[in-house]
Parts: sequence; C-alpha cells; structure tokens
Amino acid sequence: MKITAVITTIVCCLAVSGYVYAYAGDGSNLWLPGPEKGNASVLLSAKSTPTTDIAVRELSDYWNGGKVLLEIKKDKESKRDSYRINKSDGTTTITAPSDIGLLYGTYRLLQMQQMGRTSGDIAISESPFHDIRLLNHWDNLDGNSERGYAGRSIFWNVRGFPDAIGENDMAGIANSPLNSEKYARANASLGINGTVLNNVNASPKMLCTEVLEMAAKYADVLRPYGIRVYLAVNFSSPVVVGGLKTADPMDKEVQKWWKAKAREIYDLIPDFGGFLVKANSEGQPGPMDYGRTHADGANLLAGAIRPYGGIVMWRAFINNPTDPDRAKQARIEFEHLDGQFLDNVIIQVKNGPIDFQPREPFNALFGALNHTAEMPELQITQEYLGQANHLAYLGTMWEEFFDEVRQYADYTRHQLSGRYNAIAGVANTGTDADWTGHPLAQSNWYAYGRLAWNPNLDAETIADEWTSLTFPELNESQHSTLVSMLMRSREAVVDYEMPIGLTHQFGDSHYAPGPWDNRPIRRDWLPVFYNQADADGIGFDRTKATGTDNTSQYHPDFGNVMEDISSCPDKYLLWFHHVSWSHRCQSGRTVWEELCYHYQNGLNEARDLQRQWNSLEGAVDTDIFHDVKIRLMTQTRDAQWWKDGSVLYFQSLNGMPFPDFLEPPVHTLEECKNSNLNVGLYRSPGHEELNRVR
Ligand code: BDP
Repeated sequence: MKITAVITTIVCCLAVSGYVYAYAGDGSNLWLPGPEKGNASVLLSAKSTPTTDIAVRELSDYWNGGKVLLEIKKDKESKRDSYRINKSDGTTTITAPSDIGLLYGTYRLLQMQQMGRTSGDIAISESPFHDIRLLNHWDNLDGNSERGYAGRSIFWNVRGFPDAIGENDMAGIANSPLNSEKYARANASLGINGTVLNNVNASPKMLCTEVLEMAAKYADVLRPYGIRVYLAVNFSSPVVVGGLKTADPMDKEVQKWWKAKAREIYDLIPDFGGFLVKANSEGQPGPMDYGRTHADGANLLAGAIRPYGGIVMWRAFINNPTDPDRAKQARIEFEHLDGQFLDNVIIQVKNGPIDFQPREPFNALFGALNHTAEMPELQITQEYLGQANHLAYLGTMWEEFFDEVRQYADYTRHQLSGRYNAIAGVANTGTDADWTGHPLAQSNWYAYGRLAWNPNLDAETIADEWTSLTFPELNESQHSTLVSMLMRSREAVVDYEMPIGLTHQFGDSHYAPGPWDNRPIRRDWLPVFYNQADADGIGFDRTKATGTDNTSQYHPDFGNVMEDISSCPDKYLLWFHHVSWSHRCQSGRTVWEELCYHYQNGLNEARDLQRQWNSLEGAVDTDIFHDVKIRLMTQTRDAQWWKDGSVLYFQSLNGMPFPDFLEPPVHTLEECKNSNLNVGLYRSPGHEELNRVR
C-alpha cells in the first residue's frame, strides 16, 4: 500500500470511528515491516491469485534487495504451506508448492530483511510442523471479549444483541480496512492459517443466518491471506435457533438440523474450517445432558460438516469434575472414548491439566489417545499471568511444554493424516491501539505463531526475532536488555504468584492473590483446595502411594520421576506432593525457606524489570516507553502484594519465623486480604494516556 493510501484510510477511520489515531508510536504496526522502502522488481512465475497479488505487493512495497522471483513448484513431498528461499548473485527466489507458501516465504524474507539478515546469500527451507494453526478469539457478539485485556472484541459488536440481531457495528477490524488488513497480515506473517471468531462459551445465535453472513464477510477478507474462518458453537443451537424440542445427538430432527446448518454455512463460506465446541463444562450444554457421550456429540457435528472437509475441535476442558482431582479429569473423560470419534474430530486439550496456570506440568491426556487426534490449546491472553498489566513473555512457558510433550507425550504420533495436526492459541487481541494492551504482550502473539509453525524453536530465538522486528531502533546492548527482560519475565511471575508447584492461588479476579480464599463455593475452585496448607505442611498429593494417583496417568518415564519425592524437581514439588514445612528441597533449603526465597525473588525480579526498562528511556518511542513503564510499576506493586500476602498467610498457619533474606512485609495480612488489586494500573501522571483505542 502506498503512503497516500495509508493516509487516506486513516482519515477514513478517524471519520468513521471518531477515535484518536496515531499511526506511529502507538504500537499498532506490530512486528510488520515499515515504512515502505521497496525497490524490488518482482517476477511471478505462476498464475496470479489474490494471495500472490499480496505477496507481490508486499515485496514491491518493502523489499529493497533487488530482483525477486516467485515460483510455484509442486512436488509430492512438500507440504502445501512450505517454501524455500534462495538468494545468490543478486537474485532472490521464493519457491513453494502453493500461493500461500509463496506468501509465507515473502513474509519470512521481509522479516529477515528487517532483522538485517539478507546481506549475504540465503538458502532456507521451511515447512510447518502443525498443519492447522489457529487463533481462538473468546469474543462475544455483544462486543465483550472474555478474558480479553486489550479493549473490546475486534470482530463483534452486534447492535440490539442479545434481543435482536442488528448491524455488526464494530469498533474492531470489520469497519476498518486498515485494521482488518493488519490483522490478516500479522497472522499470515507468522503462518497462522485459521481463526475462531467467537468465544467457546458460544452464543447459540452465532448460527443465525444474519450472523453467519457477517462471518462470511470476515472469511472474504481473510481468505487471500490463507486464513480460514471457524466458529465456536453452542450444543443447544438446534433448540435455541432451530426451535427444536431437543438437542439430543441421537434425535433424527437434530441430525437433520445440523446437516442443513452445515449446508447453509458452506454456501456462505465455501472454505469454512469447522466448529470448536465446549460442551458439558462450566454450565455449557452438551451431549451428556441427554445421557450421550462426548463422542456422540462430537460425531453429530463432525458428520454434518465432514462432506465439506470441515473439522470439529472438541474441547477436553471439562470443568465438571467427577474425580476429586481435577488434574485427572481430561484423561478420565476421554481415554475410554478413544476410537469412537469420527476422523474429522480433534480433541483440543489445554496445555496444563488444571487451567492455564503460570506453571503446570503437561496434561496427561496428551499422547494417551491412540486412534483420536489431539491438539494443544495454549492461552496467549494472560488470564492468570498478570493480564495486560504484567510483563510475562510466554515463549519460555510454551518451550517448557513442548519439551515435555516431545519427550513423554507426543500428541502427533498416532495421527492418521497431517490434516489433523493442529494447535490453537487463545488470542490476546482487542481494540486497544497496540492490539494487546501491554505493548510487550505482542511478543506472545508473535511467539505463539512462530511455535505453531515450529515448536522446536527456542524461546530466546523468538524473543530475539520479535525484538529486532518491533524495536529495530535499539542498539545491540539495548536489544539484549529487552530480550533479557522477556526471557526472565514469566519465571518472575511464577515466583511471586505461585512458586514450586503451587497453583490456582488467585482470588476471584484471576489477578490478585488469594491463598486464604475459602469461600463456600466449589472446593476445586478454591486456592485452599490447591495449596492444602495447614500447620504441618503444604502441597497437593497426586502420588500413587498416598495421593490421587495422577502420576500413573503419565508415561512412566515422567510419572515415576514425579512420584518419587527425591527425584521430583522443585518446580513441581507442591504440585505432586504434600510435604512438611521443614522438608528439604533439592535446592537444599526447607520448603518454607524455598517458598520465601521465590516470593522474594519474584519481587526482586519485578523491580529489576523496571530498572532494565528504565535504561531504555530515549531509545524507544516515548509513548511506548511511558506505557510500559507504568505497567512495570504496576507489576512491582502487585508482586509486593503477592509476596506479602502469601508469606504472611502461610506464616499464619505454620508460625515459623521468616528467613533472614526475606524483606519484612510492608502490608499486613488483613490489608492483603482486603486489597482490591483489580483497580487497574498504577496511577501517575500520564496514566490517562494508556489504553488508547485503535
Ligand atoms: C477459564 C476461564 C473461562 C473460560 C474457561 C474455558 O476463566 O473464562 O471460559 O477457562 O477455557 O480459564 O472454557
């Protein structure tokens, strides 16, 4: 796009939305190339398609390395999305079996240019590990985004909803060509090739014709970028939308209804990707309401869209426990159904067994199914890691996950066809100017995309890439400072929130500390249930010997190491074991000392992140600098509450003195219990500049 065109579009958006819009300095450009400086002559040796048109345009606008040849070469071995880049003697060639492969190669080449890696010869060959690489948007038709911390939904704001379905009056991408293009480019630049447009807690109205027509418009915008549209659906849709008496999967009318709905969808969206379903979990309807199984339910939907090539992603997050240990639930629920699912069903499994916590071992359902495809669901939005207020680069967390599943639970090993090799990430996007609320949280969207393409990449390489692309203005030492901030940030959050295997220690908000929380609600939603702390000890016993026997659900090479307290690593100690306060950890410290050590370390790290960022003043854009600075102050404030509240509460149970290295708390336990941390960001002059809207 030429500069003049950009300016015209911005003016247009301004007029439509009335938002204050700054093109530079607000983070809205993400990691994408800019400003335009292309001098390329691009030769396309293939039939031109809307996708090759984009590749040609991107190269013309941004590639300054001379001649580029784009050529399609089909061969049996290469995956459709793969590509090769060769550069020698002043000519660069991108070769791929398909137009989308060419576009992926184009974005990679431009990224290499942005990173200053195109001066010499290039010979790279890339092919994605996962074939289906999805974002899941937990966006509602009314414009809210569940667990979204970056403003409103970028897709929906349906007027009159829920009573009526009026226009989709979006502040997000739909009424802004610039934003929709940016969203599509950002995803395509990472190889993300599918997007679920709505929340897993799905409104049945998602399947009304009017809404499907809106979804079709998104599909049209995203298609040239290789991004397919998927929808999360509500199992009761035949009743609510179709007016039927039941949604029982065995009912003939219900089956007919889904088939007709599938036909309607594919008439509107011929390349529709499929359905995502949360059933019989947290109050959502499902097949078990009718005495049927998950397989019956999944097959009902899968059967309806199978003729068109669609898939069903059936979530394993069944938060309606039948076992006293929720960590065991997914495997209990699905293992016995292995073999009963149609071949276009994929079981979508959260990386950890409880719920997107700052640190969990992998879910024991991974690798446990022999005849059913499985896919990981990661959470990019930081529901439990300080939301958009805290810096928590999740590349390191996901690297840990991929390392574990690669060794002990290869979820791709039994898959019948590459087609079902999939992954999903719960998006952190919203209408905030920088898309992600915390400007540095863009790194998580980026890291997810890169790992979805290649889960063998290490977190540091990705952090390094993202920093180069997003902050090209930094010199080498400033660049290293930012990479180091990213790399230590998630561990800092683990340390001040819930170290050495503690989990789910949140108050109701999923933000503030609440290890004391013992309200009269479901036990397995309560921090006290997860910490099991009393005068004698702490931790959740998941061993075979004395506990819930979660360890036997794992491959013995992992389960046995966790079972044995002498080999269980400290990071998972209180996840798998209940121990006395004086138990010696592998570190040599007692559990009480170890906990105090990590809470203190987390706070120290938060302070250090602030110091590191402050050293970049003047080097990064002033607005971004200020925005991040305030968020890091907030993070340090919150780390203090977390540390003080946790050590004071546990001390109130064990009566033990604080180790010398622990800074005396600045808050009292009562204050911690009453702190309303969700008040938002640290307030200071400049605060009002935050949360600008695109
Ligand atoms: C929990 C979230 C809730 C989601 C649920 C899910 O708090 O908003 O609906 O997960 O994944 O972590 O279904």
